[in-house]
Amino acid sequence: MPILDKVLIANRGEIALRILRACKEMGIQTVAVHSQADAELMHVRLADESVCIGPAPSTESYLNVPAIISAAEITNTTAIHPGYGFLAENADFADQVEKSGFTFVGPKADTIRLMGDKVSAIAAMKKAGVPTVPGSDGPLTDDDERTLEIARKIKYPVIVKAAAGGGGRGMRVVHNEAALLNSVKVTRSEAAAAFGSDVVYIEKFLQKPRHVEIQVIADGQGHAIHLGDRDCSLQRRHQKVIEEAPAPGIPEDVRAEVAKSCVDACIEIGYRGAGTFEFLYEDGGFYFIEMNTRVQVEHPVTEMITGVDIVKEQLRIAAGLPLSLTQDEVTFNGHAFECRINAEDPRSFLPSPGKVAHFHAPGGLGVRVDSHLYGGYTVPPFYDSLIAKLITYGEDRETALARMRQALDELVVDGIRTNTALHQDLVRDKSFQSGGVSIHYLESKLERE
Ligand code: MV4
Repeated sequence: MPILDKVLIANRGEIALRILRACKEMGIQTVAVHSQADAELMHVRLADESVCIGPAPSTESYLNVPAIISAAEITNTTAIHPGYGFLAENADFADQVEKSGFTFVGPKADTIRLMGDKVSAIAAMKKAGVPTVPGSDGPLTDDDERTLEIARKIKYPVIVKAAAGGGGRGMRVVHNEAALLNSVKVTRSEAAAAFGSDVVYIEKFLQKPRHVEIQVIADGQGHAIHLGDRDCSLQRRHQKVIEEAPAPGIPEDVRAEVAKSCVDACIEIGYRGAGTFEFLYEDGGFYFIEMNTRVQVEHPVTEMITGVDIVKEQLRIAAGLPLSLTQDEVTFNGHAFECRINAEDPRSFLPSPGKVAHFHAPGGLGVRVDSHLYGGYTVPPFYDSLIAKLITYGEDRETALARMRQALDELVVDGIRTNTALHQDLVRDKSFQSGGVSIHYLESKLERE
């Protein structure tokens, strides 16, 4: 008897295939739902059943809640896995799924809601003992004197952020008192227009941090563990480009202490499922900024160094089973990198959809390729441009990086433009090779060249 009878995969591309693979391994029946543009997706062929849920635009398909619930009903689905993006962090969707009698593979809707509001997320984490950024510790009021006082106390530069924002949307850096109140006003009105909430808050602006995040899993039955950290600092316009695990050069006592605080926080808030605590890391200190309540694109690097299948754990937890291992049973071995291969123009970074004439995946010891690509597949223009994740493992950072250099040289994606050449450059970049570059490194490198 499988732990869940049937899982509907409410996503597309590589993550849909990743989830399907975990289901197959666990003997769980799979339902693929796809848009009219996505009938040729790899996982649609491999799924036990498939349902077309609407036209190509994601608003009419992958974001179409009634269509997805209907597909679950007609296929007699047990659980719905949302993957990442689309509806993965939509609390109302999680509510709808559960109200319709299906299991949502993820946290409780109220937890998603708590983390979706960055002000309440920070408050909950601070209360639980997670280190946060010095800031307003709550929403700004319409008392301008008080706002000025908060910023004076934190000291400039500060950053004004929308409570409903996140992932780089709805923020504004302020360098001096003269600019503060107007920045608050502008951020407020942008937030109201973009997110339907004008709640904003202030934090000290960290000028040269790294983005380090901690992976947790919790069963909602009083058990929580961490699977260590990842460094995702190499990014352009809030799109991660290369991730690695563990984050290089962090003192072991600092690493252990912050991870422990995340586990304690999971217990305190009754967290369930896979989650990621996002931190800024600067001058030896960790500062919590946001929590993601989904499986992340970069989860494979953590799987490579721990041997834990994060998607299988998500499915076990959704079935009501306890975590399959304790913290003491989690071991950290070696190092892993992930290069995100995108269908995009190497100069303009604009999406470059089209027909893949030929696809050749690299291989060898310590090489993993998470991709839905195959020769003859047409990358549609409607969605994210991620077409493959190249993941390499090694007993140390240098070995993993050497394997990535070779893997990138072996990769062939003909017929469309990709960012492979950028990756080939980055894995030979001296600063990147040294480890520990800041969130600004890639953008300043691209400006220089
Ligand atoms: C910050 C910051 C500096 N100081 N907060 C951007 C995305 C969102 N998750 C939070 N972000 C930032 N918040 C304080 N107090 C700098 C960023 C930031 C950033 C963070 C992580 C990864 C890439 C980034 C790129 C630009 C700015």
